[in-house]
Amino acid sequence: MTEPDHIPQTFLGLPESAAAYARARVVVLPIPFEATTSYGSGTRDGPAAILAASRQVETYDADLGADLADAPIHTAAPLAPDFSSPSAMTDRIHAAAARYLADGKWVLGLGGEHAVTLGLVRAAADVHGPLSLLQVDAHLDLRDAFEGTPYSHASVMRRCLDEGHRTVHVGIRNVSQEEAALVRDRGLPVFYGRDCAAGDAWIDQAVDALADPVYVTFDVDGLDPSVIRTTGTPEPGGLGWWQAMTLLARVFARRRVVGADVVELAAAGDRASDFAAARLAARLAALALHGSP
Ligand SMILES: [Mn+2]
Repeated sequence: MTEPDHIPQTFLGLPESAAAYARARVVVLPIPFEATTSYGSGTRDGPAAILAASRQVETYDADLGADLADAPIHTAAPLAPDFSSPSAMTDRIHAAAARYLADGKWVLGLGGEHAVTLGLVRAAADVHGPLSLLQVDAHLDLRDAFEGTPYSHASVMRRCLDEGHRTVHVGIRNVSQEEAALVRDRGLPVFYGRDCAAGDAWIDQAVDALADPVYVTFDVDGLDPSVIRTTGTPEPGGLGWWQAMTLLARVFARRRVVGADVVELAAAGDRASDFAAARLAARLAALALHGSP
């Protein structure tokens, strides 16, 4: 039972009646995993910060004309980290997401570091086949390995590429020479931060480059630090908030999106960053439930 004056500990503070698993169409899966972060730390606390901030988000989404007050969104218990081997956590995430997908749920993962995406993508691919991944990020994460592990946050998109998925990269503004060569050799669609700053023509081009089904992986450092600054590796010159919202609206309008994640928020007591990440997660859930107007 929820005490009358207490907001439930669910995503958006949804009442337990709304958030029951059986009726849920969306499952919010907190994954407080941090093992390979290379610069600032704190992503292990990202999911809790997003959930806490989400309880202050207005459930009515005026842009979509949708109210989430009784939305069928279940908040799963945080997935316990497994540090036993580089691939063990990926397997654990894969198994958890697979269970929800088997029950017909749409999974919204909350990281944690970007490495968590691989397990979520594998589970989605088991059900839907090869995916188009829309990556919003400052970094390509296309290194073959980083600091000795192929399961690093800096290699996650490379693993996805190697596993047969198509990738489209948006907001990119810090790449390695190895990654630049791979982009060139494979002709990967990359929309650099400086291109995104020049206007909005890139938005439809990015959606054009995606094929159904689509999975959205949103590293919050893809946004400009004026929107979200508490992230492991902040980079100047990122997407504006409304650019990101327009991108998501177009993707959901034009493509079949089968899952998403929000990763790399490093909880550091910055309310603006936490709240923006919660708004982002809420928008993804709203789009998953109601589509793009
Ligand atoms: Mn990044």
